[in-house]
Amino acid sequence: MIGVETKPGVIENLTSVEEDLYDLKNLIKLSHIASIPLDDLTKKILASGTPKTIPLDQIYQDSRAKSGDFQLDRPFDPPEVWAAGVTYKNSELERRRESGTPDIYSNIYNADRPEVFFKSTEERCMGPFEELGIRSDSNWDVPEPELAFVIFRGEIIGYTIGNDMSSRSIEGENPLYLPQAKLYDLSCSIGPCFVSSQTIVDPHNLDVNCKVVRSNKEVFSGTTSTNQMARTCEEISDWLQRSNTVPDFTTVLTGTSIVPPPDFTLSEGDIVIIEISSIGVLENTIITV
Ligand code: DO4
Ligand code: MG
Repeated sequence: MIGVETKPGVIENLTSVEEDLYDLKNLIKLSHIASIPLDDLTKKILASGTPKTIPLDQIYQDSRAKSGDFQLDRPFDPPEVWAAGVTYKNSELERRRESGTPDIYSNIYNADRPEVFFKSTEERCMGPFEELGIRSDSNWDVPEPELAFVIFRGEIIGYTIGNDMSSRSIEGENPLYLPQAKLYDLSCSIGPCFVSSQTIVDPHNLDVNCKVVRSNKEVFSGTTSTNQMARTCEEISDWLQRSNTVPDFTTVLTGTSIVPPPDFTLSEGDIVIIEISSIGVLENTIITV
């Protein structure tokens, strides 16, 4: 189903009004073909019937318990996930600290061309309440809570939440190991909510919070704002798509500023909860892969 939050905490089931609209990709394509902005189309469809409503809390509770009629999922299957790195001062500073070649991080932070790397395939990218992995050959692992944007026909059509899971020990050993630090089984998650760029006009002023819960105790928490990002989403999207055509629904993580202290590493069973204002909450449990 496609759930639409029309009032805070209330989800209206769009699929209960228009059953042909079974997923978000479908809805976005229809909005493009009909040349009607996504939010306007959604409102029009909801107004054409009497949608069933469900409290948002209920959907989160059911998804966590894996019970009930509706479970949160990825907003869509992303054909490719890319990520930008060192877009926040904090990421640059923390990576300089761990690296044997610290200058590469300052150089990239200050360069015109951003660092953009391939982060995930559809199969390795998980949804909310699914397991995320730490590598068995890594001994320092962190979540990276990141604002993510979604590309359709070359343009940014909206935003979601991403977790750029990272092995700091592997990346720190040698920057050429970055693909192994970043891309492995269960190394990424996105979702659960998608918010159109019609609703989020300015993605550069959103609060980002992350906490890690271990045995019911909070063992790490951090907070930032996307107003600390040194680059814009448009700029990252432009660089990514130079001489590189990306498929519709390619999702791009925009970098982290929340970096746990060097003595913190994720463990099996940890729960990572990422919240971005105006978007939602992404929760995953950690396992070793
Ligand atoms: O350069 C390494 C990756 C950086 C990154 O993922 C980030 O800053 O979020
Ligand atoms: Mg990152």
